[in-house]
Amino acid sequence: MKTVFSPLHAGHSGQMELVTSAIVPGFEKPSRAEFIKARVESEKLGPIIGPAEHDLTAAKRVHEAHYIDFLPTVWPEWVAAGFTGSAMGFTWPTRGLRGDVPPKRVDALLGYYSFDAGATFVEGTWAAIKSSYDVALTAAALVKGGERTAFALCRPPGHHAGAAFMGGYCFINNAAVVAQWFRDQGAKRVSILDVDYHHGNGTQEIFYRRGDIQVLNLHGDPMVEYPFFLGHADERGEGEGEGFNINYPMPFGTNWDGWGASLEDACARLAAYAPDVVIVSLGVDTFEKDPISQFKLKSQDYPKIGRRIAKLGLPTLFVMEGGYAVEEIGINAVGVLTGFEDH
Ligand code: SP5
Ligand code: ZN
Repeated sequence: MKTVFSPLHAGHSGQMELVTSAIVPGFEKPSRAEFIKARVESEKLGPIIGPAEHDLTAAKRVHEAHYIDFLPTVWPEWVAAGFTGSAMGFTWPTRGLRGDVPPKRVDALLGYYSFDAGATFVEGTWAAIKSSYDVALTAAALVKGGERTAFALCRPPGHHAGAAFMGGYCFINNAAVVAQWFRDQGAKRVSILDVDYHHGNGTQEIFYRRGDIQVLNLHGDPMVEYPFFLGHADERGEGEGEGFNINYPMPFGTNWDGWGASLEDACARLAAYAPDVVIVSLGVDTFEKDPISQFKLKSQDYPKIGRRIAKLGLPTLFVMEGGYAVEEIGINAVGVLTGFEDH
């Protein structure tokens, strides 16, 4: 399969993040994408191509336009205000505050458009976000053009980004963008299978009232795991979306036995939905050695994921999300892809 990759991701670097009581070097760092790319090469997965440039129309089909238009302004406004360090918010409009009146300062707007301090900007961040979006759309076009599968080696990731907010290292929801893009290109139904360790709260929010895009999510139980405020089993969609959002929250310590059983159930529901195309939000932070996660998948489990997805027999686009054990991230992510191709 072809991999789409852009070196512009590397400008999004040097992030710090707030974790419990400390500001620490960000887990979502450039070496992640470089290790994956190196493994694509060493495993001879297939050609690596650059993305085509896209305008922001497809982003604005799933995100609010004012949110997308805000993103490229952050770094210039941050510098113009005389701020240093990475740009991040520090005040968030929770229950009881006005979430409908955007303030006029960039540091306040960063909070207005976020749910945590996990999506921060440096000088190269917008170019990286845009390149990740271009990567996803370019890979989607390969599948639309008749290829069985493609790999969008996106960085930064996307699944925590909602219609008008960022967070969890995510800015533009690449998987949501391409799902809508496939619909706009004539697909009748699209399934998003999110196997990242964390619940894809942004993807769920964007499609929650939609019956034309099925969202299946396997993740750490939000009662005890980030993002905490979405991802419970009783969230099943609303209105026309009723029954088309399916969550599989799982306890700390879940290994292949439990995780694979959830995948099996998700694949059965996906097959019953009979989509025209499958988008996999591919996080490998389910790995036993992941520094921020609590599942126990082993490297040998990742090809099994790919093989099970391949068995669906549907056009499949893989979109890279999380995974922070950088030494093994390439082995695990590309393991899914070679497992898919083995089938
Ligand atoms: C795309 C993606 O995987 N985003 C994940 C964002 C997670 N942010 C919260 C991380 C909290 C880590 N807490 C555990 C620290 C252990 N040293
Ligand atoms: Zn994750």
